[in-house]
Amino acid sequence: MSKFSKDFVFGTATSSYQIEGGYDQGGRSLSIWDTFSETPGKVWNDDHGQVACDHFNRYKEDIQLIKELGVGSYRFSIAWPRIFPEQGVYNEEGMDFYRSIIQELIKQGIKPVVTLYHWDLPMWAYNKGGWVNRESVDWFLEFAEVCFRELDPYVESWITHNEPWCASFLSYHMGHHAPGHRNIEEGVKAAHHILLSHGKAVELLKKDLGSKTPIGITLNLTPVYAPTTSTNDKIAINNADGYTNRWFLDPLFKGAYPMDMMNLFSSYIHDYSFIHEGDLATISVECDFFGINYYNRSLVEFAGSEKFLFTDAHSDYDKTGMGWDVSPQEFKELIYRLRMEYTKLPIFITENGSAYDDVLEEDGSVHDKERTAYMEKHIQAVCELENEGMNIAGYYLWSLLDNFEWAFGYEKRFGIFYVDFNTQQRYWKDSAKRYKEIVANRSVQKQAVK
Ligand code: IFM
Repeated sequence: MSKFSKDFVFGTATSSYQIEGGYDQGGRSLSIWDTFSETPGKVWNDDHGQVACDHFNRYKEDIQLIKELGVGSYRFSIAWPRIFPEQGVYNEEGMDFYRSIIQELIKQGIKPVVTLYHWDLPMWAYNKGGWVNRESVDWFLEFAEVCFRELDPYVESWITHNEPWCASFLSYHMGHHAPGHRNIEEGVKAAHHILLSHGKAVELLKKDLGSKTPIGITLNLTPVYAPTTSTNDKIAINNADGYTNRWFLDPLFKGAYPMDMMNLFSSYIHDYSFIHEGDLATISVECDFFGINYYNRSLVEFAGSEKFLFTDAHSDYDKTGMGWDVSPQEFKELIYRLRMEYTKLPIFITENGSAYDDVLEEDGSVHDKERTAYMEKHIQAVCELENEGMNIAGYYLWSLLDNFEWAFGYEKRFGIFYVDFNTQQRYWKDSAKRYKEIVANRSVQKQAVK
């Protein structure tokens, strides 16, 4: 039986657009996800987040579930269009909503971890160029400053951005997420401005406002493997890793973009002058912790016809309902690599979880065996890492509730609580019951991680 240390934090996580609904309540304006979801064919079944889990109106009930789960911490995000529905126009009512959430969490003994940006960019900002426009850094700072001023005394820790890779490359280059653009130069510029806004927000909180509240950023990291050790497959690994991981890790921890990737991108980006002197020093500002969202490894192979010379390879691993490899051992290898190459900061696993097809039984039970097994394997891996002295400070299960899974709409269920989207009734899945046990015992049954 592996045991977690007494300070290890267990939590669960959500994000604003995925659960809140209340899209026209409390003075909120539209975000890029409202507009993207309205465009036919962009989201599965043309689903949208107008109601989602109706958390805007049911947050107390949801916090009660978190309390019953027994976790010590809850990670959620703030919808920027609730706080600034128009450029420069602060909406107190929007802030009141988050004040109420935080008060309720504290009342129930749960520590609030707040993410500033989890992808719901206001439409007014998009209409001015979104993250491709360098001015987005100032707009973000105005938003960050008011959140810091109003909420900092009650917040356990701040996360500036969730998964900049998704908010930039997946959204502006690959086009799968809002705003759905397909332009590599836009993707790289958006990534740069997001990272820059992170660095400036950290400086704002620490230096200008003199706060001691811990602050960091969360990256989604995907360790990359290939089926062979051929030179070509090594190139594939290198480029896939550069595109997904190093483009974000290197500026944050080494103060430089990876040169090989700059060269690779240079067929499409002729001018890197959007990177100003001093930007990388700002981006690599010292944080208090590092957040990682881990779901799966990736398997790639060389493909001479692809822009960046790699493509997905066939993998025979067990898959989640997203088609993602179940790969806890590779998660451990990722952490070893981060410790060797990048950072000594405490690491929080700010998301980990899985989607599977759930069946709600007549008696209200959901026997989600595969999700439970996935969770146990990954928590086991975290526990081993913690016991090996890898300084893993906490684990947040994604997600509290079934919710709006972006381009997959409500088709993919990641929750440990089942949501009936017709009635808004929540049901305990077996995974939630199991997580409650693990949290209470602060241990998970020892089994070989594979
Ligand atoms: O639902 C998302 C979340 O918003 C960001 N990380 C990955 C999750 C599962 O796809």
